[in-house]
Amino acid sequence: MNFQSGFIAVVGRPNVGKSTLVNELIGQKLSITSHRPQTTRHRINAIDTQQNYQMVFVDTPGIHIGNNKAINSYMNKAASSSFADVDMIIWLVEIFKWTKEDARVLEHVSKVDIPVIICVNKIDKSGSVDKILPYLEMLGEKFQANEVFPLSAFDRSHTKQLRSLILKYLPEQDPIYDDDYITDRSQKFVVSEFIREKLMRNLSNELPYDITVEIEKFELDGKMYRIAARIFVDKASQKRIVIGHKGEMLKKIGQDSRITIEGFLEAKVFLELWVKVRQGWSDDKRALASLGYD
Ligand SMILES: Nc1nc2c(ncn2[C@@H]2O[C@H](COP(=O)(O)OP(=O)(O)O)[C@@H](O)[C@H]2O)c(=O)[nH]1
Ligand SMILES: [Mg+2]
Repeated sequence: MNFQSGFIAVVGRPNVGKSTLVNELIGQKLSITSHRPQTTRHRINAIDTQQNYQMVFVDTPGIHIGNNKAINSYMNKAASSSFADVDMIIWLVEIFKWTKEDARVLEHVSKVDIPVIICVNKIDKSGSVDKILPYLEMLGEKFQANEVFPLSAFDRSHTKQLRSLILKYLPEQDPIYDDDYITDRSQKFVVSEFIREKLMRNLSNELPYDITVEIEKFELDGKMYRIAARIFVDKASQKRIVIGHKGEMLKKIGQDSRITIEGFLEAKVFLELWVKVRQGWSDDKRALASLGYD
């Protein structure tokens, strides 16, 4: 058998578990996850290179139906453009939960002419096994996939089986990336995303959607990284919330971020966070471009 490699787009509505699955498939935390829809805003390639294959997973923001802010149209574009130029698709749906947004994804998946594996995620939550089959049949009536695979993204034996399924369809060709690459994104990018993940996880309500992060300093000082990041919010009232009572919220976000960043960089990290108000950034195309949303 020759070497196999290719791009595998992981698509599906927000919050169905795409980033979780990608992290589990490559065996490393790269994509950010949270229980909030729209955690993932940017496309990121996560690369798993083994002796006989290289799988390049394209994690995408979920296609969602939301307001017309520039940030939303950016995310939908990033999501739908990922259907082009890939070798196959993993389409994630959730067990017993079919929504309007899944129907929107179906429209896109129906247009492509490449192998599609439907993964029915979160079966650990499903309880009654006898209802799974009717749900799979319902999916089968909507779309003829090459494979339909019920799984839990957290279950190692499931992700192992999924890898074998992918190999059935992955083209025979040379590797796309050098074997020491785990992502197409810079370390700086991944670090800024990790900080955004902690903001998403620690802050309540609608606030996280109005937040973005920019890395201002990223230096290796001996064996230690010195990193400074600025957190942009929309309003002064949001700045107060991010900082928290006596600065406790910002401290917690900084600690959580540092632990995840240290795991990723495999080094000690000194992290400084600043909060800044930049009004209307999420609806301002120029502000978006300057923050990397282009
Ligand atoms: N119970 C359960 N939860 C899951 C599973 N996969 C993902 N999740 C959770 O679903 C939420 C959304 O996951 P995420 O990967 O960010 O979804 P994405 O928006 O599709 O990328 C997170 O809270 C995950 O922990 C699963 O197999 N079982
Ligand atoms: Mg995601």
